[in-house]
Amino acid sequence: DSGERRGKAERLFRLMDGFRKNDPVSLQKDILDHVEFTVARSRFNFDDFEAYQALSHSIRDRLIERWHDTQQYFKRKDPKRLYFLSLEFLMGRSLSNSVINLGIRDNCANALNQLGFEFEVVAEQEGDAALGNGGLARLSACQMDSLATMDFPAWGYGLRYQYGLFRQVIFDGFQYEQPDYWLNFGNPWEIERVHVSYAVKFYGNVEEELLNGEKCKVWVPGEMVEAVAHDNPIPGYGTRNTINLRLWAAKPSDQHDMESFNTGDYINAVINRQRAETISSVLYPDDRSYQGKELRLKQQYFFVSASLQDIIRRFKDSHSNFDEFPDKVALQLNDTHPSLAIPEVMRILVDEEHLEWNRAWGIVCKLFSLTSHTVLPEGLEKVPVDLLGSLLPRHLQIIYDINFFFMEDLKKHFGLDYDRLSRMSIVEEGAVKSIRMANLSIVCCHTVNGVSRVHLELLKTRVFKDFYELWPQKFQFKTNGVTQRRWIVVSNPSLCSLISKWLGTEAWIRDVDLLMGLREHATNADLRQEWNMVRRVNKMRLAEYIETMSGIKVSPDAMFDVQIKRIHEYKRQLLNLLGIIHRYDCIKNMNMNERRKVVPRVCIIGGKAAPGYEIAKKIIKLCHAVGEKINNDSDVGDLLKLVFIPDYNVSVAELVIPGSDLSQHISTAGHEPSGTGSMKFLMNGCLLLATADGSTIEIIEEIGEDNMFIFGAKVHEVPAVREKGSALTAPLQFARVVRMVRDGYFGFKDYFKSLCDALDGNGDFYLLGHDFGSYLEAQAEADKAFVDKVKWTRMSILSTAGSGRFSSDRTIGEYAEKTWGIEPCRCPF
Ligand code: CR1
Repeated sequence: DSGERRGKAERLFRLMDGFRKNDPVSLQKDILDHVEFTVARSRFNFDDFEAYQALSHSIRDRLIERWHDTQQYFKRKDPKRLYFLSLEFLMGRSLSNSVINLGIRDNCANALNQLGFEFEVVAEQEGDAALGNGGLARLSACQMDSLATMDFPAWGYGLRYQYGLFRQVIFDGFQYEQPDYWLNFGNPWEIERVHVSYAVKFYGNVEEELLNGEKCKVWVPGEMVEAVAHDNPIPGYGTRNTINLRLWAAKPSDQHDMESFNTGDYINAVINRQRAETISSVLYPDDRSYQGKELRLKQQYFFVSASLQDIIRRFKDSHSNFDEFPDKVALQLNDTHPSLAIPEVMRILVDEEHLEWNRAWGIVCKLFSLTSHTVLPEGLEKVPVDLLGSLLPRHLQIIYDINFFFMEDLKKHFGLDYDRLSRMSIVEEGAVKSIRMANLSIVCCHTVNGVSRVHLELLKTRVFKDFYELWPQKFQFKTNGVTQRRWIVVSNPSLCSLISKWLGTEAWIRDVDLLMGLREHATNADLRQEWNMVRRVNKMRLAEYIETMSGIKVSPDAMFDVQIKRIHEYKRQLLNLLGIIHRYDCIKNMNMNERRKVVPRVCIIGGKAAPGYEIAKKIIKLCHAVGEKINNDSDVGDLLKLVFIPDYNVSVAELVIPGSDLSQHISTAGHEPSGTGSMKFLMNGCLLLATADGSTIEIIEEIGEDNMFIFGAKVHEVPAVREKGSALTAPLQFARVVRMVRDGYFGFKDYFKSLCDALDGNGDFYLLGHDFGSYLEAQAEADKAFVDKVKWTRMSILSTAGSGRFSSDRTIGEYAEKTWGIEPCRCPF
C-alpha cells in the first residue's frame, strides 16, 4: 500500500543522502548534464549565459526535491496554512539567493571555476523577475523569504504577467517605457503545472434554481478562461523547507463552445480564444491608482478565483466540514487588490456548497486579514458598479447583501446617522456609483494592519476613522521589514563575512537581533579599518557601473549620496534636486580657498515614473538637465556630480545600496506609510538623511537621532503649515533656486514651468519650501560628519548594528502570532 511504499522510498532516500548531491564534483556533473541535455549545447562549448542556464537548472532540481519533501510534510501534518494573496511580487534574480539559501554557494563557485567560469559573471546573466511596481511588491518578496526561512506553512499566490514592470529607457533626458520581455529566454525558476488548471468565469447572468425545494442562485457565465499554475519554489535559509509561490497564467479554455466554432469563421474563432491570454499579459505600471479599468478588474478576479479553487480543493482533500476552514486556512490580502476573494468565498460557500448565509458569513469573517499600504484616500480602490455588475453579476449581488446586513448593524450601533452611514457604506452613491473595496475588506477582515506605527495612527484618525470607532480591536500595525538574506548576504558578501567574523558566528543570518553585538565593537579601530575597506570596494564597484552606464567618472573619495525609489511628488525627489542646485550655486559663488573646503559629492538618483504621471516625468527630465549642466562645468569638477541611474530595479538596488554613504528618505511627513528602502541602506551601514515619517520614526528610536540626519516638519505639524501656506515660510535660497529653474538656467523653460508654478503661492502641497531650510542644515551636518572619518564609520557600524528590528523575520513572526495564528512546520529530513 502507499504507506509502505512511502516508507521504502524514504529509507532509500536517506541512504542516498538526497537525489542531488552538493559537493563540487556532483554539481559539476549536473551542470554539464544540463548543458548537454537541457540547454542542448555541447559540453565542450558553451558561454556564460548557457552556463547560467545549466547551473540554474541544476539548482532548480535541488529546489524541486526540497519542495516535494516540504509539501509532503505539510500535507501529512495538516497544519493551519497561510495563503498570501498579492497581485505583485518583485522577486528580482533567483540564482544567488537560491544557492545561498541552500548553503551551496561556495561549492557552486568551485564547480564553475573548474569549468572555467566565474560565479559572479554567470549570476549577472540573469534578468530580473519584476512582477510588481515598488514597495508593496518588494515587501511581498522579502516576506516570502522570511516565511520559508522560519518554516511557516505558507504559500504565495499571484499572477504570472507575461510582461513585468516596463523597462525605463532614457533618451535626451526623457523617460521612455519599453516592454519587459522577461520570459523570452526562458525561466528556469518556474515549474509549469499543465495539469493544475482551473476554469475562471466572467460575465453572463444569474439565474434561480430549485434545489431540494430551496431556491438558490446559479451564475451562468458568458466567458471562460483557463488559469494554469506556475510554481516558483522559495527556499528557506538554514532549513530544508521550500515553500511555493504559485502564479497563474491565462490560457484559452478548451471547453467546447460549439457555437463560435460553427460559424464558418474558424480562424477568427481561434484568434478570439487567444485573447484570453491578455488577462495575465501585463502588469499595471501605476502604483497608486487602478480606478475603473476593466482589464485590471479581470486580472484581480482571475487570480482570486483560481487561487481559491486551488485552496478549497486542497482543504477538501482532507476535510469535509467548512466550519473547520478557518482553523486550517488564513487568507492575507496584500492591500485591497485581492479583495474580490471575499464575495468569491461567500459565493462558493452559499451557491456551490449550499451553506446558509449566516453560517457562511461567520466562516468568512474568521478567514481574512488585510494590510493597507497607503494613506491617500484617492489611493483607495473603487470599482464602478456597472463594471462589476457586468463582469461579475453574482458578486455584485453578494456585495449588496453584505452591505445590507452591515448597514442594519450600523443603524443599531450608531442610530440613523446618515452621514456616517453613507461614509461607511460599501456602496458609494454619486455620479459614478461604485464599490469601495477598502470598506468591503474592513467589514469582513478580522484584522486591518498598518505598515508602521505612525501609519496605523493615520489609518485610525484619518483614512478609516469611522471604522476604527466601530471596531478598534481590528486595527493593528506590523512595522515592515526586509530580508537580511538578500539585502546583506546576497548583495554585500564582503560585509557579510566581516560581520560574521566580528560576531564570531553566522547565526545572525537567521537571528538578526545578534547584529546588536556589533555595538560593542563600534569604537574598535581594527573593525573600523576593515569596515571602511569593504565599503570602499563596494563604492569602486558602483563607480565603475556609473561610468559604463553614463560615461560619468566619479571619485570613490566623494560622498555617495543616493535617492532610489519610485518617482513621486510626495517622495520629493524635487526637494533633492533643488538642494543640489543650491549646492551648485554655492560652489559657483565661492573663491578657490572656499572651494577647497567643500566635501565632494556624487548625487545619485534613480527610479521609474508611472507612464501617465506627467509631473514625475518632468522631475526625471529636470534631473538630467541639471546633471548636464553641473557635470560639464569645469568650475565644479569633482566637487559635485549628479547621476541618474536608469531602469532602477531590484538588481540595481543590490549594487547601489552597498556602495552608498548617505541615502535620502525625505517624504513629506505623513505620506510614506512605511518605506523599506531605508532599512536596506541601514543594514549596509549607510547613513540616513530623512524626515520623521513612516518607518524612519522607528529607526530613529532604534539607533538614535544623533546617528542620522533628521529634518523637516513633523507629521502633526504638517496640516498647520499647509493651512498657513508653505511658500510663506520658505527661505530666500528656495526662491532663488526655483527661479533658476524657472528662468531657464537649465534649459527647457516652458517644460519646467508647471513644476515651478506648483511651488508658489498657495501651492507647495508637499512643503518643499517650508522644509528647504532644515534640509540644507541636515545636508551641512552630513558634510561635517563625513569629514570626521572616525565618527562617520562609528555611525555606519551603529546603523548596521541597529538594523535588526527591521528584518522581515520580525515582521513575519508578529503576523504569524498576532494575525494569522500559524506555527512553524519544519520538514525533518
Ligand atoms: C508604501 O508607499 C511601504 C510599502 C510596503 C508602499 C511604502 O511606504 O513601505 O508599500 N505602497 O508596505 C505601495 O507600494 C502600491 O502601494
